[in-house]
Amino acid sequence: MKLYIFQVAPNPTKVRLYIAEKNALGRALPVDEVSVNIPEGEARTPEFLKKNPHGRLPVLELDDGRCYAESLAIIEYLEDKFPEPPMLGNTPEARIEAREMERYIDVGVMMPIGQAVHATRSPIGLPPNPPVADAANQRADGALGYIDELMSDGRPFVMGEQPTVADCTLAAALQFGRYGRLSCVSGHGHVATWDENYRSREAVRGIVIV
Ligand SMILES: N[C@@H](CCC(=O)N[C@@H](CS)C(=O)NCC(=O)O)C(=O)O
Repeated sequence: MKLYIFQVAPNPTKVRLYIAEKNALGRALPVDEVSVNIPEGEARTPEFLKKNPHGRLPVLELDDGRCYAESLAIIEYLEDKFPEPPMLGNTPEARIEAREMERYIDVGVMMPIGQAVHATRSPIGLPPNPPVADAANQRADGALGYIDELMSDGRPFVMGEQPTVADCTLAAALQFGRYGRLSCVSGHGHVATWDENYRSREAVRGIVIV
């Protein structure tokens, strides 16, 4: 399988972190990365649009050529294919909790951070829009406040003792915020500590690079 990615872009990063975590747990997935330069338009070429008509990343291409382009669907497909060791928890309840938290982080943190970065320092050249950036920063700040409260018990990962897909999405979002020079974790000391610890781990080295 091939995974089409671009460094620091948050949705591909989330999938790359999932694969790296799975690898660190002892399950190397048979996925080769292919870099596609978004700012240079490589995701919008006629050839790439055949893989994803939306011109976005990530894309997972199966060995038979079928392509899939939603980051969480890709992760869940890989988890279905390679369920051991689990990255979504060992019980149905643990899995719903990890999925619920991943959705909360994706919608409440990653999406507004993406909007704020594109409204201040867009890597694809979108015009600055300070009111949109302010509103998006406030939304992300509110969600991070909730996560900060959860992490105040000192848990090493978002869901507790083991990394899950929720960590992958949070780390990908915060990296994109740093790329955009946003101060996402300021005022959220527990999230800031988690962030430092998470990205200093050997497992994710080379993926969280900003
Ligand atoms: N819903 C998709 C979103 C994919 C997406 O927006 N990818 C961004 C990179 S993080 C992209 O390719 N942007 C390029 C563009 O919009 O031109 C997912 O979760 O994977």
